[in-house]
Amino acid sequence: MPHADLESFTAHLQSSRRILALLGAGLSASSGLPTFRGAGGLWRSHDAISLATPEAFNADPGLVWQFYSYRRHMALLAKPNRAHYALAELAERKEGFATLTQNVDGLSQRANHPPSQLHLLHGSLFDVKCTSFYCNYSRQDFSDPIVPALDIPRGRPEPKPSSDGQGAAAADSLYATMGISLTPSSSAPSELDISDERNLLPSVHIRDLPHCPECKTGLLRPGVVWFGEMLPQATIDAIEDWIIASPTIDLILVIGTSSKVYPAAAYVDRARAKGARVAVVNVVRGDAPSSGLTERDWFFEGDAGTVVPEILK
Ligand code: BV8
Repeated sequence: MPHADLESFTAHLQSSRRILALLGAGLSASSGLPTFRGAGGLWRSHDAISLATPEAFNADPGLVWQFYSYRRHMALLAKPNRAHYALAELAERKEGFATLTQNVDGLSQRANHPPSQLHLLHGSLFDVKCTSFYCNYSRQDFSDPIVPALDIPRGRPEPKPSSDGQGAAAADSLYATMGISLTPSSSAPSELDISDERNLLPSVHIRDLPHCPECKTGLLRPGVVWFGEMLPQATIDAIEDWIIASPTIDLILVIGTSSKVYPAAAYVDRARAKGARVAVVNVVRGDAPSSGLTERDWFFEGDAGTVVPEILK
């Protein structure tokens, strides 16, 4: 069974030369961003996973862009928490430390994590790229909204306009009653469980969505890796090079992830195969790497925003 003995962990961390971290949505939870699979995985009446696919985008690009415009807005409002900074500081003091993040929210980057030691497995909400087959256009884009038609009120779940027609006010009160705030709370995030949202906003017409300034015809899409899509080859290669260059791997930190998404989750076993001990930080004891934990490993239960700075100091 893993343990939570901080003294042995600290001693091992200090003596470790090759360290990986696998980060998930739980790392950003205390920055106010809902996780992917908890109740926070719901957006309006859609399961987030069902929207993060090429099929969903092809079927209704307006709806998918509303989903991503909302997440861009939330991520821009959010601030890196102490765990993001603690990981960036660890990278500064240990050049043999590499971070593999599944998160697309940009918070590790905003915590000044050294870019050469940060690998974005699933891309970024703030990259956009052209969907035209022959066009390679892409750019970083932090505009909010990215086009007027995606202004955040449209991306929010609007309740049926109240009898006095105060739809926006009703939306705000709806948000207030649901404890959803667009300005991230410092505490654990309000669940985005808005599954009782029945009347979806009309989708946004394709002509009003962001289009490619280069080829002039292609629709732009979020620069994230959707389910069923390959991870960026350059990212995979860089991580392979890091693993191959590691005679042994001493430690892998597994922070705020359900370890359900592959190939990201497989990096835990890759590290273990090179001798790594595993340290999990999660609020749910059951969410550990599928290969399980042994007495060589650690499980620190609690909010990553609180626990990570403690164990890395
Ligand atoms: C691939 C970007 C193959 C988008 C994401 C059928 C066809 C193809 C592939 C598959 C298939 N069936 C299965 C697969 C594999 C699939 C997969 O793994 N599916 C899962 C659902 C089983 N993988 C893929 O599709 C990948 N591609 O396999 O390609 C291929 C081969 C050849 C040719 C073509 C293709 C691509 C996967 C990438 C998907 N994109 N994100 C977007 O964000 O919109 S994944 C998405 O899930 C997010 O990135 C998220 O980070 C990630 C993982 O989830 P978590 O981060 O773990 O978040 P989650 O909510 O699950 O858990 C949160 C955890 O935090 C929990 O444990 C919770 O307890 C904890 N927590 C909560 N609060 C806190 C906390 N911990 C600490 N403190 C807190 N406060």
